[in-house]
Amino acid sequence: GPAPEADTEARQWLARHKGKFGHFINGTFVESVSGKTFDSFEPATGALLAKIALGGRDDVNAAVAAARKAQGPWAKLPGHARARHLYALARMVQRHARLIAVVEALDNGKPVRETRDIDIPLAARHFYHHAGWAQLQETEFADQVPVGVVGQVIPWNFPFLMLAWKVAPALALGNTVILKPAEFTPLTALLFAELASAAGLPPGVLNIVTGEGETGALIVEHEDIDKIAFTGSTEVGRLIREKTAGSGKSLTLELGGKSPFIVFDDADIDGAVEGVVDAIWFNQGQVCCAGSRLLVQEGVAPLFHERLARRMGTLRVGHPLDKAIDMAAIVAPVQLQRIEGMVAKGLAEGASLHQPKIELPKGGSFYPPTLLTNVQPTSVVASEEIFGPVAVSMTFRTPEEAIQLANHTRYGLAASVWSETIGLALHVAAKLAAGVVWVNATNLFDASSGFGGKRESGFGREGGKEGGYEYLKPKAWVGRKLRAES
Ligand code: TXE
Repeated sequence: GPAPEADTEARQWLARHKGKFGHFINGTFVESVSGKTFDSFEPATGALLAKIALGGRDDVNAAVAAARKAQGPWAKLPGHARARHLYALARMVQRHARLIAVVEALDNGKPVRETRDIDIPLAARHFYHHAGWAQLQETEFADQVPVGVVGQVIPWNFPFLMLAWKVAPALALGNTVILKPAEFTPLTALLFAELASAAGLPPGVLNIVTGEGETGALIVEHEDIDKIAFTGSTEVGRLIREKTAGSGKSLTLELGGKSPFIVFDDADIDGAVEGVVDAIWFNQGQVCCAGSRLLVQEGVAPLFHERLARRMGTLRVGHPLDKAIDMAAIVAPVQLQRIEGMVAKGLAEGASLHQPKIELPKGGSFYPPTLLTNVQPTSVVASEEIFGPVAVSMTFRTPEEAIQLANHTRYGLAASVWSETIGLALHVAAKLAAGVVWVNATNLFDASSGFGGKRESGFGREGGKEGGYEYLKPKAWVGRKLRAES
């Protein structure tokens, strides 16, 4: 069962806030001007977790004003001084990793083992990495100035990690931020605000405004914001692109995907099966770059599907705080219904369903690991993002056919190729339309490697030096006898 001692610190933190949270604006927690709130639930039990301030126009205005006031002084700090702030944030994340991991698991429903071992360490790594760029700003980013005040709207699938991906590079390079976490998962952003404040981050540099889609729209449309960075659905991404067109705002979008996972006859089959576990059942499949489209070469398909089905039967679905489980809850009932609807559509389209006979916990939003075979490449389940623990599988004969099928999508976020013939794997990898291609691997991330998509998966990169450029603008200094002040 769930580890009770891990629970305590998180419950105490919630109790300290009396289960009610305001926005974090100009260094303090404040209620909404309207007094309105919304509820955040625990996906694993359906229980109310906290009441959260619902941000309206006045709250967004206050946050933007605070960010604008703080931006000049923050940008004037030498890079090494900003780096010290980022290092302090990174250490704060590490020191409170356990608390953050448990709050995240409660709020999102994901296994605490994953938040503890993956999300939180990677988040800390992003702060360390971008601290390094701040340190080198004057030499590495000469003739570049900060974009200014940045609005960041993030999703619920990796709430803390997405915060780190967005906040770390923005602050490192002299911008100030208004961040809106997703309505399903606002808690770790508020916890981070508290930790950042304790770490001495100046007021106004980071502001958190909580709310739903309308709050996000207020940020997107605010006149005094210089850039929007968004991660979320392709539909909302498109809307944001329309809304910001002609506004002069910079924009980066990280949107959906339907990433191919290609298995050749000569692949290490057991390795590839474990790859699928990671590709589509990690985080209940709620991963933008999930390897959700299995493309399996005909010769090996029967054996591969049999081994995969057997491996599915060993996966354990349970409470997020139970460290012995592989999968936990889906973020919200509405997402669970979306997954159920998509699978029903797949079956109506003629797909075959494979689900292990396992008992799901009662009360919360749970869905078993699922495989659909006999899927047609043109069907809805083969083209649209399911964003749940559902792999769809198709077969191919030749490498050319694999490439054609893989690229037959409006998305272009990630791809994974499995073959023991490295020449073949690299030949195919080069032809795949994707922002990242993994060979005999999947879901590998690092702060030093820029992540982002092509086509309808969006544009812009997060991580690496290229991620830094997304928060800077080039500025040429041209003149006669132009000399640096001494
Ligand atoms: O996403 P939304 P939802 C996909 C996935 C999922 C589907 C729906 O397929 O099933 O999207 O999820 C804010 N202006 N992904 O509805 O609405 C919202 O409050 C400004 C893939 O939860 O895009 C939240 O903070 N902001 C994805 C954020 O946008 C708006 C991750 C994302 O929510 C807004 C999440 C508006 N008009 C979902 N409307 C990925 N690429 O990882 C909403 N928001």
